[in-house]
This record gives sequence, structure tokens and C-alpha cells, in this order.
Amino acid sequence: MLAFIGLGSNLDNPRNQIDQALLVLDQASGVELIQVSSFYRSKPLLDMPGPDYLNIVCKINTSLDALELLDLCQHIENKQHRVRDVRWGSRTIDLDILLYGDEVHQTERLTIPHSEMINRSFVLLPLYEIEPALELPIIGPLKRCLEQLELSDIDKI
Ligand code: A4P
Ligand code: MG
Repeated sequence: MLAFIGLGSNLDNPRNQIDQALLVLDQASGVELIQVSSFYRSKPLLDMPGPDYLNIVCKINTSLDALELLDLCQHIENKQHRVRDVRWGSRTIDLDILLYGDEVHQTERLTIPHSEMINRSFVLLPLYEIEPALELPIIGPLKRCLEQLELSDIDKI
């Protein structure tokens, strides 16, 4: 199954945090990393205090089911000492499953497509970079979502 994961970090050397998470993802059994976007820099959402974020999106091929993939993402977050205190607060690493093939999930543990992705330039821009013709289940063409977003507050680096 093809899947897309969004990674973000704004603490403890974000570039290294993201590289480390990609390495573990790629080495995990049942996961093959296919493509990785450029890095994108932006301010924290909602004017939250804290350093700028770096974000990327990667494309994987996986034999894990969606919940197994979520377990793996959370395992990587825990290994990289992520502390969950404030919702939307600063973090060493965050891995969100954006899309899992054409599947739609709406359970307490897992919402796919990711519920906030269409509102976030730091998700849609890197996704567009690696898969411009993508059609999002339920939502429609990625290109149309991007046209509705403010893109002046994010830098490709
Ligand atoms: N969960 C449900 N669906 C999914 C999914 N598709 N992928 C559940 C991953 N997890 C999913 O997540 C809370 C719960 O969401 C998990 O237990 C899982 O079962 P979390 O990562 O523990 O908590 P969180 O990170 O505080 O929530 P969330 O929703 O991931 O945070 P956000 O909304 O992603 O906000 N600003 C910039 N510029 N760049 C950023 O990357 N990130 C955040 C984090 C805030 N501001 C940011 C950025
Ligand atoms: Mg998260």
C-alpha cells in the first residue's frame, strides 16, 4: 500500500530529528521509503510560542495495515523522547499519517485522511512537491486544496 506521512519538529535540532525518524521508518520491516520532499520552514500554528518548525512529507510503500503504521509512528515519537504536554505545543518530532492508499478511517485512534491536513500549508506544499496529481479520498484534488490556502508564511529550504 502507498501511504504518505507528514513529519514536523521544532525542538532539539529539527533537521536531525526528521532525518533520524526517516532512517528508522526506512529500516522498519514492512516499510520502504520511496520519496521525501524538501524541508519547509514555518512559524508555529495559532501564534503559539516556540521556535520555527521544519516539516516534510514522505511517501512509503508498506505491508503494514494502517493501525500497525500508527504504532510504528508512535514508537518513533516515543524513542525520540517526545513529551506530550500541551496540545499543539513544541515537540521534538511528530509523525502524522496523512493518507493510506484510498482508505478512509474515522475511529478514535485514527482519522485518515488526516483531519487537519487540508488547512495546513506545511503539509500540502511538500505533498504537492512529491505528488502533484494526487486525489484525496472524500476531499478531491490536492491542487484545488492548495489554491485555497495562504502560502506566504512558509519557506521551502
Ligand atoms: N491520530 C488520529 N489520526 C491520526 C493520524 N492520521 N496520524 C491520533 C497520526 N495520529 C493520529 O496525536 C494525538 C492522537 O491523534 C494520537 O494518539 C493518534 O491516535 P499526538 O501526536 O499524540 O498529539 P498532538 O501532536 O498534540 O496532536 P496532533 O493532532 O498530531 O497535533 P497537530 O495538530 O499535528 O499539531 N506548526 C507548524 N508550523 N508545523 C507543525 O508541524 N505541528 C503542530 C502539531 C502544531 N503546530 C505546528 C506543527
Ligand atoms: Mg501527531
